[in-house]
Amino acid sequence: DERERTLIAIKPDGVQRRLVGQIMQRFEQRGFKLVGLKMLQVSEDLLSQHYCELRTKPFYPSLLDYMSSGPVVVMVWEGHKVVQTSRTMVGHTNPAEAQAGTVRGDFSFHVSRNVVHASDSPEGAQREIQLWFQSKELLKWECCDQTITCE
Ligand code: YYY
Ligand code: MG
Repeated sequence: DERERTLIAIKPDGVQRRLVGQIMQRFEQRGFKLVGLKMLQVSEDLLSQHYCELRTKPFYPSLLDYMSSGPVVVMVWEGHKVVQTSRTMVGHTNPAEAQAGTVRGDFSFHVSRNVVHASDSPEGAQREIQLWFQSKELLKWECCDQTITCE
């Protein structure tokens, strides 16, 4: 399905370290289509919904503190198998185990500061996109090279 979408967020450490351009470039150059983009200071309410599956984990309180410590850049990317491909591009949750060439493997070394979020399944992506974006914030547009890169 060429319309598959995923949610990618550059976490506060990524924004503070001026990695926004480099991270976005990787998704652009891979050929995915950007359909939503914004910068925001995330509310506790949104974060608790976003990370609801992790609420019993010992690291949950510090995860929420970190995620609300500064602005986040959140994006929706679209394309064939974009969820799975993005997870590969982002790398292992723990940067110590992330391969070089992945975002986490190139820009981080500790699990508590791993620079970026990527949805982990198409269902999770749908849920997260609805949580972070209003439908009018997601743009329908034709990429001029679409027939060359994916059909
Ligand atoms: O999807 P992903 O971000 O790769 O990992 P999750 O298991 O969903 O955990 C979300 C988030 O929680 C992770 O990116 C960093 C943080 N975290 C942590 O601080 N310490 C851990 N032991 C595991 C996860
Ligand atoms: Mg996750």
